[in-house]
Parts: sequence; C-alpha cells; structure tokens
Amino acid sequence: MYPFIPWNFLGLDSSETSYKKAKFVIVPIPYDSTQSYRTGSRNGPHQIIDASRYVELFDIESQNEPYKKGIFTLEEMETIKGNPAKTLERVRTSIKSLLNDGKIPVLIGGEHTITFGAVQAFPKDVVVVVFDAHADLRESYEEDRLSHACVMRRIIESGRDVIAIGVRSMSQEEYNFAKENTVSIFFRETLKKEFRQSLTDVLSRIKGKNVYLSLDVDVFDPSEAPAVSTPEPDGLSFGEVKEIIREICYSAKIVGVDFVEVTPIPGNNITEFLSARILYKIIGYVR
Ligand SMILES: [Mn+2]
Repeated sequence: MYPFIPWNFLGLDSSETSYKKAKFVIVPIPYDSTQSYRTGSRNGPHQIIDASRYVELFDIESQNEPYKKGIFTLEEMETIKGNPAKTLERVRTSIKSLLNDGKIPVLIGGEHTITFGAVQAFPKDVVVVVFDAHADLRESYEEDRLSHACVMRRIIESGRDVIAIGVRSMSQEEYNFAKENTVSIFFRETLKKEFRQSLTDVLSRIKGKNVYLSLDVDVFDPSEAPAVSTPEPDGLSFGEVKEIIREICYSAKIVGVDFVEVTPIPGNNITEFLSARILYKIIGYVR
C-alpha cells in the first residue's frame, strides 16, 4: 500500500485502486514524433489525467460510481521519439501483457500512431471502431509509413476490420483506397442527415463482436475540444459521440480503448476535461 495517494486517473485513493482487482488499466503513452501541424500531444496524457482528478466520481446517468469496477493507472511509458517502429513494438508488448492478465487496456496518447501498436496485441477478429475527423488511410505521409496520418491503412493491411465514424477530411488517394477496399466510413455529413439510420448500421456491423475503440479527439467539434493538432470544423458534439459509444458498448464486447491526439493549449483545459469525462463515461458503459 502506498503511504500517500498516488497520481492516478480520477485521483482515486490508494485503497480504491489496485492492479490485481482492476478491470481497466490506464496506459499513458506520451509519444509524438510524426504529428504534422501543431505538435505537443506528448503532453496529452499528463494533462488528461490531471483533469480527470476533478471529474465527479458519481455518474448521474447510471446513478452509480463506475470507478468501482476497478481502475489502475500505470506510470507513463518511456517512448523513443525518433523511432515509431520501436515505440509501437513497446506498445504492443505492454498491451499484450495486460491482456494476458485479463485487463481492458485504456491507452491515453500521444499521437494516433500508437493505436497500430496496441491493435497488434489483439487477435485478427477484433473490429477497430475509430472516431476521427480524418480517415488516416494514406500509404505514407512526409515519407513516413508509420505517421499518424497512415494508422488506419496499416491496421487494415494487418487484416483487421475498421469502421470509421465522423470523417470530414480526406485526400483523393484515401477516398479511392476506401472505395476499393470497402472500408466502412460513416462521414460527418451522413451522421448529421441520418443519425438514427447510421447508428443502426454501425451496430449491425459490430453486434456481439470484440471491439477496440479508438478516439481521436479531433472528431469533436473544435468549439468543444479546441486542443487538437488539426481543428477541423463541423465536428461531432460530446452528446453525439457519447450516444454512439454507449450503444456500441451495449452491443459489442469492448476489449480495448484509446484516446489520442490531445495537444494541450496552455491556459485552456476544456479539451482535457472533456477527454477525461468521455473516458470515464466509456468505463461506465463497458459491460
Ligand atoms: Mn484525426
């Protein structure tokens, strides 16, 4: 037992957090190396965990305290800034060891590249549901195949299914690739016009399956989550994302989660608090 309250997600007392009893393990990965526009997502994990300490433990929607399912926070992972391949291998082996212990890993990034490392720790039948303003389907970006802008392409090539939600920006090359490979993309525009039908379609694809949830914070509207590298206008609201995630958690078996690309703006903590809130909602929804 710690002699003091350790720094952890939600600021839980040491008596309320143990690795052995935890269902969820928070994995902070302060990695950014290929981020292209505004950089600094390496500071995301620390800032999100800091914000989480001010999130109310009681959840009005479920009328209980979801942290009682058991949450343990790991120390920040040591990453290798200039070497995505080695960093991803480190992520993969860490996640693998958590899975061997029967845990649900909850990664906090860092840039989106880490998702590729994490997903490789899961069997090929896992469906990756990604919330993102971008398709991340490029063959390479700035001559780097392990750029954050290529992460979903690498995951598809690894033989895993990807469902992308909230996309509102992509290149011609990505559009063609998505068409040729029948990648399931639920565009922002479609979600706006046919929210109910889109949700039904998403659920029919993941029902009863093992799902890995990946959230790029830029899926949200920049007015709700400004601390992102590339603030694409016309994003999803907190309420919309929450509703889709809730229904996914109720229909599928969530085996892993990540939340990436928060790029803190000094003096503005809106995004970090929203991030902590949605992560706690997900922990509450997972069965
Ligand atoms: Mn993105």
